[in-house]
Formats: sequence, C-alpha cells, structure tokens
Amino acid sequence: MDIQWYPGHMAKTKKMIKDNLKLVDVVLELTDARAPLSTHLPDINSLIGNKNSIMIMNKADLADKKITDMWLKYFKKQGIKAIAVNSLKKSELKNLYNLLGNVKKKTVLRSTRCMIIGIPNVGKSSLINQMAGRKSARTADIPGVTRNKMWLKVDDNLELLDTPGILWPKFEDKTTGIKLAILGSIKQELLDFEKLSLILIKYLLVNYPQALKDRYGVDSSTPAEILEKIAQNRGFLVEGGVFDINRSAKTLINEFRQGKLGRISLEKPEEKEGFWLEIANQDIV
Ligand SMILES: Nc1nc2c(ncn2[C@@H]2O[C@H](COP(=O)(O)OP(=O)(O)O)[C@@H](O)[C@H]2O)c(=O)[nH]1
Ligand SMILES: [Mg+2]
Repeated sequence: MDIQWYPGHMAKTKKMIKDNLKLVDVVLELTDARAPLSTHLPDINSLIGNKNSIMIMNKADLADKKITDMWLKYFKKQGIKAIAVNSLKKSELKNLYNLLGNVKKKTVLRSTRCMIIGIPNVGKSSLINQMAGRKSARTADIPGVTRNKMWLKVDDNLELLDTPGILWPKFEDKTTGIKLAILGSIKQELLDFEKLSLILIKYLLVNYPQALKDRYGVDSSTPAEILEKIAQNRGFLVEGGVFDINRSAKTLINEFRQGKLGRISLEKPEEKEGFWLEIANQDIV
C-alpha cells in the first residue's frame, strides 16, 4: 500500500507546531472516537515534548458508547488525559473546559492558551468554530506573537490558536490504513470505494449486523450481494439496467461516516488486530 506523502509540507507543519508550542500551555490532540488509536499521532511526544496535552476523542456521538467508555479507561491507565466529545454540540464542551481549567498552572496569570492538532477529518475546524463561537472576537496581537497569528478568545480564561496543526497519519500496518480510509482521514485512492465498502460490510456483518439490516434491509448475504441489494433498493442503475455498485459503495461509506448506520466503533482497546488483519490479507484488498 503506497501512501501519498509530502515531506516538505509535513516539515512545514511540524515547524509551525514547534514554533507555536512556545506560546501555548496545552495541546489538544483530536482523534476520532470510532478509532482513537488509529487516528492518534504515534509520534506526538517527539513533536510536543513534555507540553501538557489532552486527547479529545471527537465524534463521540458516532461511536459505540460502551467502547468509548472502555477507551477512556484505557487511556487513563496509560496516563493519557482523554475526553470524549461531540464538537457539533456546544453544551458538550463543558467537560473540556473544566479539564482545561484543571491543567492551568497557578503561576500563569493570563488566559490559558491552547492549540489543536490532529490528522485530517477528525473535526479540528469544527471544534475551533464551536469553541470560538459565532460572536467570538478575534483577539488583538499578543506581544511577542507574530502579527498574522490569530487567537480566538473562548472566554475570559481561555484562548485558542485559530490555525490547527494538520498532520499526516503515520502508520506502518495495513489495518490502520483501512480504518483511516473508512473514516476519511487518508486519500480515497489508497483503496477504492468498492473494496473499502466490502471490508466495512464484512466488519459490520460480524460486529453490527443490525445496523445493515436497519439501514438497508439486508442481512446474512455476502458483502458483494449486499452492495447489489443496496443498488436495487435505491434504484442505482447505470446504462443498460446494470446495478451501479460503485454508487452503492460510495453511499455506504458516506452514510457510515455521517453516522447514518448508527453508533459504530472500529476498534476496541487491547484487541488483537485479528479481524482487520484477516480482511487486509484477503484478496479483496
Ligand atoms: N457527528 C459529528 N460530526 C462531526 C464532529 N466533528 C466534526 N464533524 C464532521 O466531520 C467532518 C470533518 O470535520 P472538520 O472540522 O472539517 O475536520 P478537520 O479536517 O479535522 O478540520 C465534517 O463533516 C464535520 O461536520 C462531531 O463531533 N460529530
Ligand atoms: Mg479543517
């Protein structure tokens, strides 16, 4: 599996993060609650050193709640501060603000400053918008801070850097790549939609069979038959009356991403990669 990788771009982002690190008190690392380990930055420590950080498992509204609770316990055991949020809902950010209040150093009299980092599509922009609010005033330049750097004032005690650090996920194994592709965090071309949707269907048939039944009225068929049934049910046809399987595949992946299949997690703590590995090694990939 070849991965598009732009070393120059990445180096620039890393420099931006390192420069901003001096200005912030806390780094908020966003992950996707449906696969918090696969979307986590494995080299975060080398990037941020011993700077305070909080892992925000975002899109918690789309993840399996039981599994999210298992992740919270897991990270706590690892000494990682983690919190699950739905950043589309303002009221859900209270816990985050409480946590940020707790990490504030007593010696720092000014507002706590934080920045958001994470891989693509985990919700960085959504969280920034939600924290900043519509009326939020962009704060004036802070002494010692370059002019084009903008701080968003969240409240009297909290400021947020308006530019997130977008990092490319780093992964060695195929199974992580598959999860990232399903979640929309890596380029689609990595795996085509059809293959990706067949993999997702296999996963759902084993772990969330009811979700497929409820959404598409299908069960206990093979993944390929399920794609065909989706095309049939939705009237996806190409010329000559042939089912448009590619459209079914895209629909399934997009509807999964939007949570239309219900709350589904893609990984559990301390689970052997068994299932995904098996799929990854099958010829459909
Ligand atoms: N359901 C749900 N969707 C979210 C949440 N956060 C972001 N999204 C959606 O995820 C997609 C990617 O979000 P975006 O903020 O652009 O991600 P970014 O690439 O990290 O900046 C958008 O369609 C958002 O509406 C969340 O907490 N829950
Ligand atoms: Mg963004």
